[in-house]
This record gives sequence, C-alpha cells and structure tokens, in this order.
Amino acid sequence: MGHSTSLSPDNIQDVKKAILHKLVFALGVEPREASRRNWLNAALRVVRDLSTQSWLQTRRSQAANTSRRVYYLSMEFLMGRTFSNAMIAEGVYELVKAAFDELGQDLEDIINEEGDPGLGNGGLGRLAACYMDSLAAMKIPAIGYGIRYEYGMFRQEIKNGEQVEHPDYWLEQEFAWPYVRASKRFKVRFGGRTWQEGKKTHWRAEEEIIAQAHDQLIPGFETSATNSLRLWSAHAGEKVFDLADFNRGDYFAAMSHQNSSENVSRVLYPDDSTYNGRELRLRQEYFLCSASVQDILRRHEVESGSCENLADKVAIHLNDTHPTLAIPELMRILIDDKGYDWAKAWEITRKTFYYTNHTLMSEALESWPVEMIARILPRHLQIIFEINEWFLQQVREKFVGDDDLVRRVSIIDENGERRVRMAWLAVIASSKVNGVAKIHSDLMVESIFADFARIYPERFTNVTNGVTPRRWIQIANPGLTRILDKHIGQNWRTALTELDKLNRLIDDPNVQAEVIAVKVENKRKLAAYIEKTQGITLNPEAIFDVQIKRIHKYKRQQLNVLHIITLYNRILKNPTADWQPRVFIFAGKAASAYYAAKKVIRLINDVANVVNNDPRIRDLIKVVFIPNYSVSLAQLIIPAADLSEQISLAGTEASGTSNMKFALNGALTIGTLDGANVEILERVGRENIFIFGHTVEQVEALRRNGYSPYHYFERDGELNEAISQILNGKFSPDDPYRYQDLILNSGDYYQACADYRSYVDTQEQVADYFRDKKAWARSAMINIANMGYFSSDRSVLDYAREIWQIEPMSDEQIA
Ligand code: 26M
Repeated sequence: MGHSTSLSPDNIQDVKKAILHKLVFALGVEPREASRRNWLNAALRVVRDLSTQSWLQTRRSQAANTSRRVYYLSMEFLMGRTFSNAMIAEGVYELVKAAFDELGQDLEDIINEEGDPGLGNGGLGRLAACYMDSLAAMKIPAIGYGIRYEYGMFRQEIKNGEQVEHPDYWLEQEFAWPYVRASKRFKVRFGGRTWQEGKKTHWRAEEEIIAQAHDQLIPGFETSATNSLRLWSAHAGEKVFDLADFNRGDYFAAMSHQNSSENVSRVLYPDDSTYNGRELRLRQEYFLCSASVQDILRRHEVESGSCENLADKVAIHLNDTHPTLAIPELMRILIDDKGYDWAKAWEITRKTFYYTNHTLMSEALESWPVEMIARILPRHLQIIFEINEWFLQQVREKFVGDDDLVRRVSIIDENGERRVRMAWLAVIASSKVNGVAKIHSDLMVESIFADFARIYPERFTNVTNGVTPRRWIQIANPGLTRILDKHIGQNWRTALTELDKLNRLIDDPNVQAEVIAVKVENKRKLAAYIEKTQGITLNPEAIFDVQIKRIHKYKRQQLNVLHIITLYNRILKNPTADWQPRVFIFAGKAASAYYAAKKVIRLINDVANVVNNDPRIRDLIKVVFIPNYSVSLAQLIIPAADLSEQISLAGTEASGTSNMKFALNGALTIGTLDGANVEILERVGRENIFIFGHTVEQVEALRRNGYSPYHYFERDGELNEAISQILNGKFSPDDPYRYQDLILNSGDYYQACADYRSYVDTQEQVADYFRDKKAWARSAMINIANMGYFSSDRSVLDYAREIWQIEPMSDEQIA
C-alpha cells in the first residue's frame, strides 16, 4: 500500500469501480447527474480509504511503540488543497487519472474544483502545514491540533483598486476528506471563581462549551505512516440552554446562548502582524489548548496508565505563543484533577513543552491584561502567578540584587496596566526555544530574549524553516519534476539533497534548454490565468518579477513600487533604448484594520493603471495585482517566476519560506541580508543571487544616529522624482492627496529610502543578466541544485533529533 500501484487495466477498472461506488453509495448521486464537485468528493473518499488503512495501522503501532509522540499546537494550519497531495502520497495519481479518463472526466479540472481552506494568515500557518506533511513522510509520530474555523481568511476582492474583504464560508462546499469524531468531545470551561479547601483549589466555571474533533489524515509520502490533524469546533453544551427562557416559550432567547458558545470557532483573526487584545481571541486560544491537552492526557492514560511518565511519551510544541495557555492548563489538570503536588507538576510540564518564536517585532508580541485573564481563566491566572513566583525566586538567587533584571523578566509586566507576557511564560516553561532561521535565532537571543539567554543559555537554539518538495515541486511544477526525474532520478522527493546532482549538469546546453522551456511553459500558464481573470495580456518573454506575501510595511512592497516608477520614468525619458520587458506581479492580503497596508495595495493598483495604459510604454512593463492570494495561487505563481522579491528590511523577516519555494523552482532572488535569504546566499553563492541593501548592523547604526528619509530624498534625483510623483497625485489624478501620508510623513521606519539606490542599481543588473538566457538558466539550475537543505523533511528531522528527542519509526515498526 502507498507505493506506486501499477497502471494495469485491472487496477484502472478497480479504481473506476471504487469511484462509482462512492459516488452512488457515499454521496447518493448517479453518474449521469454528477457534478465535478461530486466526482471530486467520490474520488477523495476512495483515496481516503487507502489512507485510512495505513492510518489505523500507524495508530496501532504507535500505541504499542515505546517512543515519544509530538503534538504540534497551532492556531493556524494553511493546508492547501488535499486531493493531489493525497493521491501522490498513496502513489495512485496516474491510476486515478486513467480511471477518470475512462469516465470522461479531466483529472486536472477535478483537482481545481477543490476549495482551498484558508485556516491561516500566512507564513506561520503554511509552515505548520509543511511540517505536518514532512512529519508523516519522515515517519515521526505526530498529531497536529488546531481550530476548525467556520470562516477562514477573508476573501479579497479588489474594487476600484482597493481591498474589499468578504467572508470566506468555506464549509458551504462539501469536503469529503475529514472524519467527524462524534465520540471525541471535551468540555472547555470559562469564567466563574476559585476557592480554597485546605490545600486543594477548586474552580467553578460559569460557562461551558463543547470541543468536537474533526480529523484529517496526513498520509506520509510513499510510506504507510499516516498521522493526523485534529481540528476542534465549538458547540453549545446542553446546560447553556437557558431553561427559564425555554419555559417562557422564548425559543430564540434560549438559543442565543448556543450562538455565543459557537462563536469561539467562528472566524480566524486575519491579522498576523499586530497583537490585538480581543477577548474572543483569548477564548479561542484557550479553547484550542484545553481541548488538546485533555485529549493528549486521555490518550496518554489509555496507553500508559498514569501521568507519571508523561514527559517521556509526550512532547508538546507551541507554534508561537498563541497556544501558550496549554502550559497552565496542563499544570491545572495535573494539580487539581490528578492530585500532583506543584513541584512534580512543574517538573513534568517543563519537560513536555517546546516553543518556536516567529517574530521579533514588539507590536506582534502577545500580552494579555491580567484583568482579562482573571475574568476568563481565574484558576490559570493563579497558576501563572505561582510559576512567576517560583521563577523570580530562582532569578533572585542567581543574580543577587539585580532588581531591574527581575522586573524585566517577570511574566507580569507592571508598566501601566498589568499584563501577562506570553512569550516569557513560554520561554520559562519550555525545554527548548527556537528561532526559524540562523540570523533570526541569533537576533532573538541578542534582543527580546537577551535576559533569558543569560538565565538559561542552553535553552535557545535554531531550526531553519523548510518547505515540502512534494507540494512545492512535484504538484506545483510537473515540468520541473519531469526534468529532475529524467536527469537525477526520483529520490529527491524524500531526499531533497539529491538535487545536488543537478550541479553536474549546469553547463549542459540541453538541460539548460529544458529548464528554460519549462519556465516559459509555466509563465504561459500563469499568463493565461491572468488574461482570463483580469483581462491583462502578458508577454511570456518578459522577466516575471514577483512579490507575493502579506502586505506589511516591513516587507516593503513600497520599495518595489518605487523601482517600478523609476523604470517608468526612465523609459519615458529614453523611449528608444533597448529596454528589457518586465512584468511586476503582486499578490497578498492586508489586515483589515491596517490602514497603511491597504494604501499600499491601492498604490500598486493606481500605478498599474497608469503604467499599463500608457501607450508610450508599449507594453514594456506591466503591473499586475492578483487578488485573493492563497496556497493554490502560490502553486500557480511560484513556478512561473523568474525573479523572487525578498526585500524586507534586514532584521525584520524572521525567515520567509516563499523565498525557498521560489529558488527551488528556479527563480533568482533579489533580496536583503534578512531571514533565510542569508542561508540561501550561503548555498548558491554571490554570483547567483542579487543581494542589496543595508545589513542589520547598518540598519541599527542608522537608527541610533537618527534616521531621516529626507537625507536620501534630497540627494537622489530619481528617488525624489518617484516619491514626488506619488505625493503629487501623478498616479491618483482623481484624488491627488491620496498618498500624502505615505513614506516620508510616517518617518520611513523601515528605511526604504536608505535602500532605494542599491535596490534600483541591483535591479539594473538583473535586467542585464536576464538578456543572457543561458547564463540565467545556469544560475537558476544552481539555485535549484542547492536548495536541498530547505526541505521541511530536514527541518522536522532537526526538531526530532535536537529538540523533541524522538526517533523516526522504522518500516518494520509500522508494518
Ligand atoms: C496574534 C495574535 C492575535 C491574532 C493573530 C496573531 C498572529 C497570527 C499569525 C500573529 C502572527 C502570525 O503569524 C506570523 C507569521 O506568519 N510569521 C512568519 O512565520 C514564518 C514561519 O516561521 C516566517 O517564515 C516569517 O518570516 C514570519 O513572518
């Protein structure tokens, strides 16, 4: 099972029959009336049956296994579409394709019929999804825990150049992959009060809701190891129906309690850059933590009898601080329900937890008002205070007299309204804390966690992010897959460093030609999508210059726009020069309350309008903003890119992961010395990447000496011209003041003006280099060949070895 099943006529007939059987008996639909969606769901059920057999097998062997299991807690899982991934994991893609051929259906159309659940904001959620895929492929026993939001990330529409948000009710369309586990339900309680009875603390909550499990199988690529992702939905417990209201005959008043309970899993918070202290978000976080910790303990007790050896069998990983309440929740259950004393509970807890930090930006750090936690989770607040007392005592003993240190590392921030610093709690209770790229992990211990690095030097480490080659090459880029299979064999799928073999072929003109041809094929496919959806015609010979990511000041989409305007001005001044045609592609969502980010979207669209419709430009440059960025759009756009824009201010982008996906698909990077760009540079070498801009040290020096954008604005004619045009309404003639507050007025905190000159000059080198098709193709091949390190398989194996201390299972253990 799982390994490529042969394409024999018998097998094709079997799959065809299985699909028809599901169509009729699982969906109740006749073949002649079946829609594409029906065919998709029937086939999903067939593939799920295959995965289910392996899954039950894996569960049995994991339960019998003595090894440790990791539980990956994340408020976000951006899984992308399931169908292709499941087919290739089970090795039945070609078989299903052949069966659908016989049924008169085109597999690609059916694949594109699947929705794309947006249960995450961006990098952090997609990383969790890549890790789920890799944990299964690497046979590491793992369960992901998250929330089954009813509404995912909003759907973005661009109307008159502006972002308009629409609710994404993704459950509207039937999705046949998950199992609903009616028997897996846990009570999650909120509010009320606590009291002491001798040594025992009691908590009487005033509200109780039910967490209901929805499981998705995560089949490991070509292995029978199958993990699961368990997402919780919130439901009204029976007792929250107000009987008094019922008796009065007020049905709707009685039912409204149900609504408020179910609000907890209603919607994903669509902001990934600024902490917002909403009470509902706190409830969501606790809901995830409580249901998951209860489930983990239940499973552990079934397998091991008691919680005594919990830490030997259980590793709980916190994907950022969002699930940090799992720490006091585990403490609470161990002490109040299982009767452990505080010291023992704390010892177990500290050996169980691990925490990954994904950002250094202070405005994104979670800190909840003490008052709010007291109201919603009174018992947990007591436990947090107790942890803090224990911790500060240790600090006082070790650093005698350093009261300021004690104030700085206290979990409770006493400056102004008292707040609980979630990152501090996560660090104090975890065995290991990691950053997500080398530079980020270094900066982490020099900046936000500097005090903790003194207190616990051995606790901090790095695991550089990675991406799954199954989705990001095999599924997204069939053309490149063909080239790789032909020249270096098929093992790269689970051993990505095999790509290194491509280094021998970089000067082979035939392979170069193949690489160029596949890139052009992918560019045509993207161009066709843009033509169809937006009516913009693109030249596939142009450089496809792509920046797709959340819109944020620190990511500096404005810097990209300043370059576009500069190029526009240059072409107008010298129209007959031999300009390299270029297509600028953007996509990404702005948090709905992030005024400046929304303005940047509008600016991109305003500039697009002027540039695309100026006949003097003769289509030499085109600007496209693709609406509603998603995982499935990324799969279409990334393989078509020539140039990957990774232009964040040095020191601000923790890692980036699209930078890896682009390079893996043969795009060259233009980027700063930030995040994982630094490690990409190390592997591809200076000649095969375009690095520009200030280093972290230079950025800090500028800040220390009082940075001013005017310094650059006054000295650089082209920068002056571009900014003046924006400010004077050149791109918004209907509303000349639209961009008055952009860039200069806000002080240019992310130093776009300081990096402008080196960015624009480097872009000129890009254009020159692109003229030499063979040199470019050779560099693209060097990029692909040296991206093996950035497989998420390597990342999860690093976690397993260095952090969780988990051995991957052997094939014998699974079988
Ligand atoms: C926090 C509080 C309330 C509501 C939402 C949030 C929140 C949600 C998502 C905060 C941050 C969120 O995501 C941050 C993120 O995506 N960080 C990115 O993580 C990637 C994976 O490690 C890195 O590659 C990116 O550099 C980093 O920006």
